[in-house]
Amino acid sequence: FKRDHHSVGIIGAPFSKGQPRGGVEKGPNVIRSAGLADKLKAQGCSVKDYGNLCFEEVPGDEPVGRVKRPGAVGSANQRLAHAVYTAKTEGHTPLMLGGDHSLAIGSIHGHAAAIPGDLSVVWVDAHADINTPLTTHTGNVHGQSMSYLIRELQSKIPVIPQFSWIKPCVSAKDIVYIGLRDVDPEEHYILKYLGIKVFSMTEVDGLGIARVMEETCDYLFSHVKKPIHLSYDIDAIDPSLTPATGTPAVGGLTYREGVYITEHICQTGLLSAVDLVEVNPQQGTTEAQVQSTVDIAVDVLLGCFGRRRAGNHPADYCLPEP
Ligand code: HAR
Ligand code: MN
Ligand code: MN
Ligand code: MN
Repeated sequence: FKRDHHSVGIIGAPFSKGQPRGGVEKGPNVIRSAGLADKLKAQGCSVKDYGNLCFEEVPGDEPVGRVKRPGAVGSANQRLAHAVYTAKTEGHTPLMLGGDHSLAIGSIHGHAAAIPGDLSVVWVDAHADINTPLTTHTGNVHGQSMSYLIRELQSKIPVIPQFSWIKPCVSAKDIVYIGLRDVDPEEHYILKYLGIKVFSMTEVDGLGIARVMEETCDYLFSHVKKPIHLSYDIDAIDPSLTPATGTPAVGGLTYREGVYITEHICQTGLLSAVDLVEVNPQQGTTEAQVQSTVDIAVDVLLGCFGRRRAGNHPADYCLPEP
């Protein structure tokens, strides 16, 4: 198997308007403060930190139908798409630190624009985030991100002028979900209707995470090996471990399952961009809860970029002679 020497391009996206809770915009800085860049360098990665994006205030910004804050969400994602495109084009593996999961729209869009063929998406989340503007009950775009990106769903998406720049760029057959356990009925219908591959927590329980990852890769690589976009929502992990998040759902991944997913994807050599979203330090009730959430987010990211629990050493290491 391969283990890449990634050059990681960190992009902070301090954005919270894809959902109603404040605090998730602090995600990029709390994850950086936990030493992410130094830890990535210590395991052999090069790191370029592009800093945090600046998002504009959008005055007015009334809902379009049920969709809340379309102006802010549309413009933030357009900026992010450009940043991810630039990082990818400059030879880095973009690592987008959110922010809420509406940011996957821009991140996946920019990634897709920067590579010649199609990409595949591994979406690790308690939620499917595939409501259309017409099925959403909350109106929050972080619960709709995938619907704007999937080609086969576009006839069901009404026009939202602020989103008119979005070109659907992912095929339903190139998506795998892992960790689902809080899926709206309409979302469940959409997943079935499009024939999307899902490993819910029921499959994680029944097959074990090793089989889930083997089957994920068999499924995605059955035709051409496409670059992988890993979109990792921290609420995929059990809220006893990562409580500092906006919409916790009981019965999630263990720490070991959560990290195993990243180790397995890393060793495919196809990981091409990563999102880590929904870390919200204001949702923790104690400092320890926030720390646990952030530390696990960092471990997830280290796993993406080469850390193995068996240990690591530089390729050119030589034992000291006496
Ligand atoms: N399905 C609900 C909605 O559409 C809840 C979305 C959950 N929030 C997230 N996304 N954290 O993963 O609003
Ligand atoms: Mn999500
Ligand atoms: Mn979620
Ligand atoms: Mn409903």
